[in-house]
Amino acid sequence: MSSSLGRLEDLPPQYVSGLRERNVVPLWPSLRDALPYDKPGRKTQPSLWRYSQLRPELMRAGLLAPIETAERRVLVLCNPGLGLDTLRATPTIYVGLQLILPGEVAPTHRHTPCAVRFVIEGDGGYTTVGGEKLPMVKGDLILTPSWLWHEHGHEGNAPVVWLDALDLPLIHGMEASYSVEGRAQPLTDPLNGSRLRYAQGGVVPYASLTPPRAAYPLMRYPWAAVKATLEGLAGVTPRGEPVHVAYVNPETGAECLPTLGFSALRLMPREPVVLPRRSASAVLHVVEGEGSAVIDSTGFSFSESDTIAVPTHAGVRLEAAGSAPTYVFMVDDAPLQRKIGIYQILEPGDAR
Ligand code: 1HN
Repeated sequence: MSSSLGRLEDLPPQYVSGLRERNVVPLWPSLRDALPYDKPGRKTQPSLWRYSQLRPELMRAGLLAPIETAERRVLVLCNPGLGLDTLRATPTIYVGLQLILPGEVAPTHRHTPCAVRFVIEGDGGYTTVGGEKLPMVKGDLILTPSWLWHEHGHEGNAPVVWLDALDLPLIHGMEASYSVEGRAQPLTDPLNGSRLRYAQGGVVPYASLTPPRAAYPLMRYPWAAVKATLEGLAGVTPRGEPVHVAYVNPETGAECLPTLGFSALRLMPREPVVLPRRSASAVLHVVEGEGSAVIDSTGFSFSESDTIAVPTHAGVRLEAAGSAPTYVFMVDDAPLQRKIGIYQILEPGDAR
């Protein structure tokens, strides 16, 4: 086993510069950086974005940036360890806070990255995805799979805000990220049609048993249904085990998008949850309640609508404060890691 690798400074400078002139470098001085022993090198920092601090800035963006010139009015949550200009909360996950004001329309487009919306506040917002108009209610998860047309609108009378999550860093890193503009979509499905088809787990439209199956049969996962499922699961989960549900494709049981996974946790005061350390990076978003988080050795207290970045291989300890349950929504890149065969559940975290 080679433990001390040769350094760049150990080589004759003219040798190195001669190689560089031919666009070539020696591997061994940077081998350990590229492939560290035992644990990946991580620049991502455990980070918290407080909604109470960002909401006024988002409302200010509403005054500063008309929708016509912004297309999407978003403040991007950038991980300081990854640099503020690369639009990354984790190496693979983009998240931003998007504001739409009454009467506005964010125009139709489609793109190679896939996206979801997780609704934070306001009534009357909607997203139309692939010809289906989807109402946006606080806590709802709405899918925008890659290459499906989508636009947003607002028929209510107070600001509507949601969290966008995209696999943009991944697709951009592949130099495969681009979009095309479209026209206002004709509605080809009834309002909320996919939810009406898949309202009940385990019961599906009979015709869906005959191929070809729709790749994305369900576009909107209402929070009320997810919360009710968490309440039921809490009643049958042994104490000390996480009360944790996954959002899946109702036809196949697989993750609902190819690269990013979505799940929700129910936390109780005085019952800390330690999640196993995993190879996936993640973003946590507080749906209801408040509490504290320890990510590796960094501690945060969090409130409703706050958002937290979790690096790969990090220990995660979560605990609700107050007397009511706290609910946390999670985005991670586990689906992609599973597909390429690198997903690992490591030892339980040692966060305290
Ligand atoms: C996008 O298409 C939306 O459709 C929001 O609302 C944020 C960030 C980067 C690239 C595309 C949207 C986005 C985005």
